[in-house]
Amino acid sequence: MIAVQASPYPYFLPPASTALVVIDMQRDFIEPGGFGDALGNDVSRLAAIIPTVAQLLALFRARGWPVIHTREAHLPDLSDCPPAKIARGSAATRIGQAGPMGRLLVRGEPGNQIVPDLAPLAGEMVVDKPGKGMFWATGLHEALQVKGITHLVFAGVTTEVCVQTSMREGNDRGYECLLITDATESYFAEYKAATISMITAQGGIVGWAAPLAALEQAVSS
Ligand code: TIU
Repeated sequence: MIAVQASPYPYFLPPASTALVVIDMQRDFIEPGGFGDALGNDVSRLAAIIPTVAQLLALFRARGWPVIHTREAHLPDLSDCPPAKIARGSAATRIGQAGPMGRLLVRGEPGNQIVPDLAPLAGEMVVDKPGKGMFWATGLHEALQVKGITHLVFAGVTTEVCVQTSMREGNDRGYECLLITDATESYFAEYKAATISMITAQGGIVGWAAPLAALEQAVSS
């Protein structure tokens, strides 16, 4: 077990059964012209964490620990997207509409790909998810059970939407979840801070939180 100094108390990481989950580091959320931009957000906030996420990926890859990438992605016919989800936002900026990087949040479109600096390597799992959470309609829980994964380390965007939803889904399925605080970001600074607070409150009701430096220090000592 590796003891990581975390909030609200140390997180014990078993190297053989821990996976890194990088949530939705896609052009659609991080670059101008994507879905996040279409919703009226300042996407530059999210681009700023790319180097930290790359450093976290390097830590896992160097040790041969499993890495999972997710993408929020719908089938081209949107048959996996509930009408209630499509209907959010103005008509021109809805899921499936054409933007400068292709159709918003649609599988296979340029904007739906993970940013080049964080591109998945061969052998790393890439999960296309139709929801905000990574367990809904993906089969991921079964895949993780086959691999014997019990602990999940989280990074990615956005903290209070897809990261928090995935972490809560994981917590309910029995995974011990650690959020790397400088490897996640929100379009709203106050929502990121509130999410970290609510995850770690009440004795870690959803899980743990720690900066990347704490994880690096723990694995190197
Ligand atoms: N809008 C927003 O903050 N997030 C999303 O729509 N998806 C993810 O968080 N990936």
